Amino acid sequence: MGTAPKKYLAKILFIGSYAVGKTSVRRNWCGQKFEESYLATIGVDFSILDIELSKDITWKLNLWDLAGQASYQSVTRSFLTHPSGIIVVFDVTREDTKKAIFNWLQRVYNENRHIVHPIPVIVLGNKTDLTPGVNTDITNYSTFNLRDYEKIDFVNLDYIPTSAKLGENLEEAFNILVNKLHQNQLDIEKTIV
Ligand SMILES: Nc1nc2c(ncn2[C@@H]2O[C@H](COP(=O)(O)OP(=O)(O)OP(=O)(O)O)[C@@H](O)[C@H]2O)c(=O)[nH]1
Ligand SMILES: [Mg+2]
Repeated sequence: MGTAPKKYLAKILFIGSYAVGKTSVRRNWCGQKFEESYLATIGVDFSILDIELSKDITWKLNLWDLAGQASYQSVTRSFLTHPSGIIVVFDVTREDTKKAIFNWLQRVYNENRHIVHPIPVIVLGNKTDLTPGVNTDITNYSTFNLRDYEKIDFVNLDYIPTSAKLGENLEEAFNILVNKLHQNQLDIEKTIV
């Protein structure tokens, strides 16, 4: 007798400063082409992705791609609750957007203080195509002090340099996200049983 098929549902939040490339990454993951022109997200954009992890395990990912512009902060606040995974994006050419990551994660934490288990967080240092010579090895954490961010209670963090323009490391980032989501789900189930 085989095991019953399992269907999981995840809410994935895309957060980070304006124009860092959140929508561009989401579009890439959904098989859409890269847009050079900047069309700011107003409030939130949605996509749904169905992933077959194995014959018996499927994940439905609801991608919540939030507006980064500060003027929408009061609107986006209500979308921050109950994330299953978080994609935080910064622009490697704009230092302020990297500094802003901490505040974004704090904002998520403020809306989810009841969370008792870690949440997969993947930080994307995007637009590596604009900094020729930068180390885009996904195992290179040197530009990023992970421990600072892990001070925020729920964070289980990875860092991946990407280029949404060239499609660099985006498939890798997606696979890491899905694997972390699933591993996290198994860990949670273990604590319930
Ligand atoms: N060179 C380069 N440009 C990029 C890259 N990713 C996104 N862009 C450009 O950066 C601009 C902003 O991209 P978006 O994906 O709309 O940024 P966003 O984070 O969704 O912005 P908000 O919705 O305002 O929060 C657009 O003009 C994109 O074409 C990248 O990897 N390299
Ligand atoms: Mg956007």
